[in-house]
Amino acid sequence: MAKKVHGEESPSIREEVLRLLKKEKGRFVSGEEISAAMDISRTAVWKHIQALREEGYDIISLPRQGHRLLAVPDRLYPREIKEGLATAVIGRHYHYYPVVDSTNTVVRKLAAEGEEEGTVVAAEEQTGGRGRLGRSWFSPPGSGLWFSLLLRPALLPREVPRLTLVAGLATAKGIAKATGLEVRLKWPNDLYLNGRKLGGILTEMEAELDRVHFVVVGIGLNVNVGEEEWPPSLRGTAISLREACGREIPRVPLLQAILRELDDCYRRFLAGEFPALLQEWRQRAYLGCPVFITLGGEKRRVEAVDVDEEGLLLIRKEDGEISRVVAGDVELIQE
Ligand code: BT5
Repeated sequence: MAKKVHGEESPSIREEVLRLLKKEKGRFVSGEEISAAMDISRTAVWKHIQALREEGYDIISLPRQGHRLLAVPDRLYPREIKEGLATAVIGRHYHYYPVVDSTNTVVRKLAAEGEEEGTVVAAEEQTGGRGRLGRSWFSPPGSGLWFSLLLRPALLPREVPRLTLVAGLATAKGIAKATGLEVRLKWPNDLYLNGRKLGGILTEMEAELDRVHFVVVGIGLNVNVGEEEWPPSLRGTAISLREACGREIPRVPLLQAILRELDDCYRRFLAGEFPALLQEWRQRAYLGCPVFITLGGEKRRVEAVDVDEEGLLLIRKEDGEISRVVAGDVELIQE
C-alpha cells in the first residue's frame, strides 16, 4: 500500500506514535508495526521517535526489535498534564512554555484577547517571575511549578482577595493528595513548610470600580529546587518539597492534583461556599500566634487572631485592640 506522504510528520501523528508506545510500555514495538498502524513511512516513524527523544522521552531502539518507551519526562507538557485530568473548568485550555518572563503576564495578555475562563499557563522557567509589590519570584528551570489561571468571576473588586485564600487552600490540598505533606498557610498568600516559604500566590485583576473584567491567579511552588540552588537571599528562608521529604517529587501528578483541587474549590466558591472554604483555610493557617505585621511601612508585633468572613485578617495589638487588615505583610515569629 502506498504510504501517505503529506502530513506524515505532523504533530498529531507524533501524539499517536507516543500513545502506541505508552500503551505497549514495557515491550518493543517494531518500526513496521508503527508504520502500518499510522500509515506512515518507516523514515517518518524514525523522525517521530527522534523528535520524542528530543522532548525527553526515554526510548530505546534496537535493530530487529523496534522501539520501547522506558520513561516519560517530568515536564509539564500539555499532553501529560491533560491526560486523565478531568476538570470541568480549570485547565480546560492549557498553554505550556519552556521559558517565559512571567506566566501572570502571559495570562493577562491572553485575557485581553478574550481567552476563556479556566485557562492555565505553565512554564518550566520564569525569567521575570513576580511577587507582590514589585518583588521578584525565583523560578529556576524544571524544579518548580510556576503557573497562572485565568478566572472571570462575577465579583466586586474588593471581593477578589478571597480568591487568593481559595487558591492557597486548593494548592495545599493538592500537595497533600499528591505527596501526603501537610503545608501551612500564612495570610494572605503564602504556603509554608517546616517554618519556611514553600510557595506564594500572586492575584492580579483588571477591573473598573464596580466590575471585574478578569482575575489572574499565579501560583509558584518550589518542588525539586536543591539546597545549593537557592540564591543567598533565600537561603534559610525558602524550602522545596524535595528538601522537606528527601526525594524528588514528580511534578506532573502534583500539578494535576492541584488543578483538580482548584477546579473543585473554585466551583464551591462560585456556589457560595466561601465560608466553608475559609473554615478549611483556617485549619491549616498560622492563627492564634504572635507575628510581625508591616502596615504602611511600620512593623509591629501583634497577634494574628483570625480571618473574618470576608477573608480579612484580624489582629490584636499590644494594647488589646482588635483591628482588621485589608492588605499587609505578615512575618512569622519563630520562637
Ligand atoms: C509571592 O509574593 O509570594 C507571590 C509569588 C507568586 C509567584 C507565581 S509563579 C507563577 C506566577 N507568575 C509570576 O510572575 N508570579 C506568579 P510575595 O508575598 O511578595 O513574596 C515575594 C518574596 O518571596 C520575595 O521578596 C522573596 O523574599 C521570596 N521569594 C522569592 N522567590 C521565592 C521562592 N522561589 N521561594 C520562596 N520564597 C521566595
